[in-house]
Amino acid sequence: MSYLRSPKEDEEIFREEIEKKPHEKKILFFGLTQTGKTSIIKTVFEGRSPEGTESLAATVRFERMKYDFGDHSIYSFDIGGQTSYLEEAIGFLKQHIFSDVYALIFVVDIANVGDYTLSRQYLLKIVRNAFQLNDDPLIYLFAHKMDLITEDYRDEALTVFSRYFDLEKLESVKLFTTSIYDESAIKAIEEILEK
Ligand SMILES: Nc1nc2c(ncn2[C@@H]2O[C@H](COP(=O)(O)OP(=O)(O)OP(=O)(O)O)[C@@H](O)[C@H]2O)c(=O)[nH]1
Ligand SMILES: [Mg+2]
Repeated sequence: MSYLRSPKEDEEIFREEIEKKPHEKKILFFGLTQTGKTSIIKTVFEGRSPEGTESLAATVRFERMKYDFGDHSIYSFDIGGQTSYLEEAIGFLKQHIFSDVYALIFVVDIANVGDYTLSRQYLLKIVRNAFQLNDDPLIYLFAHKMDLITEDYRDEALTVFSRYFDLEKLESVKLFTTSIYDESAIKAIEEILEK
């Protein structure tokens, strides 16, 4: 017997959970696998130590969680980054996932240059979906795992990153540099929640 939820079961769960309270801020976490989405959620919202994320299993399909974070009620959607899950999210689950979004955070592992091309392809698709189903969505790009870049090279790495993702043309997307090994991830989320 499979322990995975089927697409049909996912749809059922969604239908039951449509009762998102109006004051809850729905935050979508997107990005390729291993970029650090679940780690950000666990360290920022659950107070887990950064080291405590090292053996996290890959997210299967998606995970939804509710958190109280300061004065904010959060409804987080952690979408597994394997491309089959991303395709589902922008395919038959699109309406459910992209409706009533407070903010969308797209996470890229800045140290993994080999994944930039695929990341960018999905970023563009996901931004398009967010705009189709929301009036003026807040969209953020996290250049994540900044701690893996040696300090002397950080400015240069960021220039390469911004050029590659063509951020000048993506006016709606705001960039944060983040890591779970310092305060940057939590500060970015706090800033996003104050918008
Ligand atoms: N060095 C470093 N490692 C990180 C950081 N954030 C996450 N990681 C590590 O990256 C690995 C993958 O993290 P996950 O949070 O499971 O990645 P994910 O994006 O949720 O992956 P999927 O669930 O497959 O989509 C883990 O070993 C984390 O410890 C970071 O800021 N710096
Ligand atoms: Mg995950």
